[in-house]
Amino acid sequence: MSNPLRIIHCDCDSFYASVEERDNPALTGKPVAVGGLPEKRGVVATCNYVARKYGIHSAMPSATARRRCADLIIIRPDMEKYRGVSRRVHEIFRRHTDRIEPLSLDEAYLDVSGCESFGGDAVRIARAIRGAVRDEIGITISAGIAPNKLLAKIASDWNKPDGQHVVTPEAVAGFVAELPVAKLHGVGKVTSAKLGKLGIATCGDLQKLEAGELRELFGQFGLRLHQQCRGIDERPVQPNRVRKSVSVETTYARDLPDLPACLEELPGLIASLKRRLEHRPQAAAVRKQVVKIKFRDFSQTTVEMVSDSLAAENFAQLLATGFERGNKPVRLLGVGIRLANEPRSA
Ligand code: DCP
Ligand code: MG
Repeated sequence: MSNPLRIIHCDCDSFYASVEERDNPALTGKPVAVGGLPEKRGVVATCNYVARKYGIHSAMPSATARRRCADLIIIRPDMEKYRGVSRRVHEIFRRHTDRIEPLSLDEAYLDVSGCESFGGDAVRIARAIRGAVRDEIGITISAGIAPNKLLAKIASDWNKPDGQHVVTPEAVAGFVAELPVAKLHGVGKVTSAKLGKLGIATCGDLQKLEAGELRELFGQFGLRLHQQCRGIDERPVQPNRVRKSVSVETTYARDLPDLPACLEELPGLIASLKRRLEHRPQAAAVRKQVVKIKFRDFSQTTVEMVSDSLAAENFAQLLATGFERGNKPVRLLGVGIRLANEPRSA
C-alpha cells in the first residue's frame, strides 16, 4: 500500500523578517518588523518572533506596533529580494517533487507520493528540505506532514517556528476534535459567526451535525464542511496554479483631496503594477482592469472593465467612475488586473 502521508505543507517562518535578519546579524535577538513607516500610516507586513511577544502581528498599523514596542526596528520591504529567496526555496522543493502548489512567496503544498527520494518517506523529505533551506539559504522553514492538504497546512503551524509536525491517519480524529472551525478551508468570519450562534466552536462540535443539516445551512459547502471536520479533504495538489489577479496599492501619508490629485498618482501605480507583472513566472492573458479606492472614512469601492491591456486611459476612466461614488478625500488607491485562467503559451 502506498504511504498515506503524502502531503507536505511548507511555510517559511516570519519570512520577510527572517530574510532581513539573515542579511544583518546585528538584528539578531531584537524585535524586528518589516513594513511601512508609522509616520506614513504604514502597516506591518510581518515581524519576527521576538516582536510577536509584544503582540505585534501582520497587517497591524506600524504606529500601533511602535506603541507596543518602542524599540521595534522597522525595515522597509524589499520585494525583489524576497522573490529571489522564494525562488531558491522552490529549487529545494523541486529536488524532491514536481508536484508543488505555491500559495504565496513563502508557502507551498508538495505531493510526495511516489517520490524517489528517501523512498517517498514524507517525514524524512520534510526534514531534508528544512535542513537545506537552513544551510543553503540561511532562514528557517516549518512543515506539516499529513494525508491531505487541510491537515498538512494546520500541522505546519503546530511546531512553528523551525519545526515540523506529522498527522498520521490514526491521529486524525484526535487532531480535529478540538480544532477551531475557523481553521477549516473556506471558513471565514461569516461562517464562523453563523456556527458560533449554533454553539459550534470546534470540529468536534461540528461533527454532531448531519450532512443534511449542513447542506440546509450552507449548501454544497456544507457537505465539504461535513467532510473537513472529520479531517477529510480530497483536493489535489495543483501544480502551476495560475494566479487570477495581480494588483498594487498605496496608502497615502496624506489623503488625496480630489480627483486630479488621484489621477496624478496613477502613472506611478501603473509602473509598479508593470514591474510586478514582469516577475511573474508565467504570462497569462489580461482579462480585466481594476481600480480600488478607499476613502477617508474607510468606505471602499472597486471598479473594473473588460480589457486585454494595461492602458493608462482605462485606469483613469475607472478611477473617475470610482471617485464619483464617494466624492471625498482618498486614503488608498490600487490598480490591478484580472487574468484569464489559462496561461498564455510563452
Ligand atoms: N505578508 C504581508 N501581509 C500580511 C501577511 C503576510 O505582507 N498581512 C507577507 C509577509 C510575510 C509573508 O507574506 O513574511 C508570508 O506570510 P505568512 O503568513 O507565512 O507569515 P510569516 O512567514 O511572516 O510568519 P509565520 O512564521 O507565521 O509563517
Ligand atoms: Mg510564513
